Amino acid sequence: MTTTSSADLFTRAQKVIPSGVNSPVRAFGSVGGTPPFLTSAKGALLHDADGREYVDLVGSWGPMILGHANDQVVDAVREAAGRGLSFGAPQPGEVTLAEEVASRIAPIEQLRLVNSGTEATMSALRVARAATGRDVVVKFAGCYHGHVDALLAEAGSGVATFAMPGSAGVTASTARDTVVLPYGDRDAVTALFAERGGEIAAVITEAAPANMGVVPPREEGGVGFNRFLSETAHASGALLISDEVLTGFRASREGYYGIDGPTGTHDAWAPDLMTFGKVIGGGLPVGAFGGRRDLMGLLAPAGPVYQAGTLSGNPLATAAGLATFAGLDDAAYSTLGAASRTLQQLVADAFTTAGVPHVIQSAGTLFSVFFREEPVVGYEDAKAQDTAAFTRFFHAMLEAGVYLPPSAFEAWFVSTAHTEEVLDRIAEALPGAAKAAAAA
Ligand code: KE4
Repeated sequence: MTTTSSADLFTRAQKVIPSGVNSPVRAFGSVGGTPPFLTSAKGALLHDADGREYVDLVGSWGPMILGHANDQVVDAVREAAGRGLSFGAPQPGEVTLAEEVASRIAPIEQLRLVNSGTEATMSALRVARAATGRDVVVKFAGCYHGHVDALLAEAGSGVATFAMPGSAGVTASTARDTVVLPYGDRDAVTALFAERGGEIAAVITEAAPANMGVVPPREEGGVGFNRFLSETAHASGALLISDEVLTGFRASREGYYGIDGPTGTHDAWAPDLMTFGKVIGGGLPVGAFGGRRDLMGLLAPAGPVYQAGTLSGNPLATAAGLATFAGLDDAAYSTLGAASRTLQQLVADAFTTAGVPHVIQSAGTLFSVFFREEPVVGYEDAKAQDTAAFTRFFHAMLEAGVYLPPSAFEAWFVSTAHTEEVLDRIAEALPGAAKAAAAA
């Protein structure tokens, strides 16, 4: 059966793919309606199976930082493809990509390439548990680190008690080794380490949470939350894993660590392990985890921690990643920052005019819009926003040709292809969509 429309494709897809999608958020479950099936994209523009065009503010959830089908990236992949799609053996691109990441991120002494952010966080956890000989991992409510069993956990009954499974299929015994704390709650972190510090292998956090909407870590007494976590973990012999899968090379040239990392030797701090993904693959499947050489040295074959992957360091993926990095110079980040600030202002103006309660929060060039007035410091705040207003806004924007993340708990993604002309198209859609959001 040949079919052209998104609706037909979605009907077909649901017969053979669970919920018709290969990743849950794509099914539009939280906003309703039929997801457009995208057939092509170029720069900041998407085209769907019904021939509609959209301005894209998802960017494949981060990788498309230079815009879609960037000429240099496509040429690099095309050239690499002609030399072989996968070798299952070392190839020069792996070395060059690892060197590029290490050159940008000071705490990265060694790294391993994998195929997704999930693989990266899963592997980093395993290294941390092996290095410390401890079982317990700590995460924060509202932070997402991929679908790793140990990190699909909900807060337990008491602050310091073990977590509950956050998904069917995650066993109680797995969840028992995870503690979930309120994000940003320093007292809860201090209390947990006082009570169970000796059991904790690692704390894992998004360097700047963006999976509950953007909730940048706050400073208290001149000490940022991530540095506080690093110092608190180290005082108990535990490690800090900073998850930059989403913020890496997007929040700034050096990820979020480039924003809240040390400014001088007097305030030196560093995560022990970091995870990356999205941007470093330029749209092809790449994740990475890395950090201290002594920790990464625990990995097989030299060390006792097993970790592997048939397509890890794939030549096409490393070619896409390297071509993306080649385009990510200081001028690119200035362009990204300017586009992000302009868009934030456009949204603020439209929402203020329409009387839509909102707060916009950013982490470097990354930002999101919460449908509430008060600042969002953690997951409970994020969940308290008016998601019905977001849904009305989302569909009004989609109708007007602007493709937003289909969830109130995601960040908005700009690219270097979001030119003034593209931003003008978003500006045209905003007043009507803001009115739709305001309508009770
Ligand atoms: P992947 O396994 O999806 O490549 O990466 C997991 C991951 C890990 N850490 C952070 C901070 C992440 O944001 C992610 C994945 N991000 C979501 C977007 N919020 C991916 C979109 C999706 O699940 O389809």
